[in-house]
Amino acid sequence: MPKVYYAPASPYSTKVRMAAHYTGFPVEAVQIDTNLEPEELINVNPLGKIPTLILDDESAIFDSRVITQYINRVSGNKLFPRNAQKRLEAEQLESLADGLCDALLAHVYERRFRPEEKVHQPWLDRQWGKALRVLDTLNNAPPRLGKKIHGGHIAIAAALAYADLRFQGKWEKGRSKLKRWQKRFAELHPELAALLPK
Ligand SMILES: N[C@@H](CCC(=O)N[C@@H](CS)C(=O)NCC(=O)O)C(=O)O
Repeated sequence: MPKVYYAPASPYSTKVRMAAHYTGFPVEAVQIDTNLEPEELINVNPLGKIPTLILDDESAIFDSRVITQYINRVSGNKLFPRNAQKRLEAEQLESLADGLCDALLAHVYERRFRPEEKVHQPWLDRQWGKALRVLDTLNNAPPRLGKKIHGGHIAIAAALAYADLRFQGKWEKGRSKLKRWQKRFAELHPELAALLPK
């Protein structure tokens, strides 16, 4: 069975695990600590990043958007719409959600990996500004939810759960539509919500 290296807090990993579950793509989730640069990861992905998907023939697939496209292909287009315009919209949403994760993660890493006196506040502010702009964009027009969803919905759910995990109480004010969207997502897709970090 294919396996995916992941960490519970990693939003891109959560997205991929949810995408696999939603489409019925069988995958064994193997938890890994990227800080240790484990050999089994860096031997197959020189970037040492997760998620990394390992196929039965030992070939590795990364990053998360390459993985979601792969899952879409092998599942017979269960993850992205076939219609070109709708597919573009779904992919754009995935990109926006991943970009939100990039900004939040840059913020977290700046504080985690630099000595306190070297943390650069303008850099934190810049990343936070990006994150808030994405959150506002999503709050102004949250994508419609139903039983049938696509990779864009899944990516947003994963990114918002990461915002909750690391920035709870700091992003929700004035974004109640997005909070309701999150709740509705969990009501409609409890089996996917179960994969979100708590
Ligand atoms: N663009 C990548 C980002 C992956 C990423 O940055 N993952 C983080 C965990 S959330 C990671 O592996 N960090 C360890 C490192 O950068 O060394 C994707 O979409 O998969």
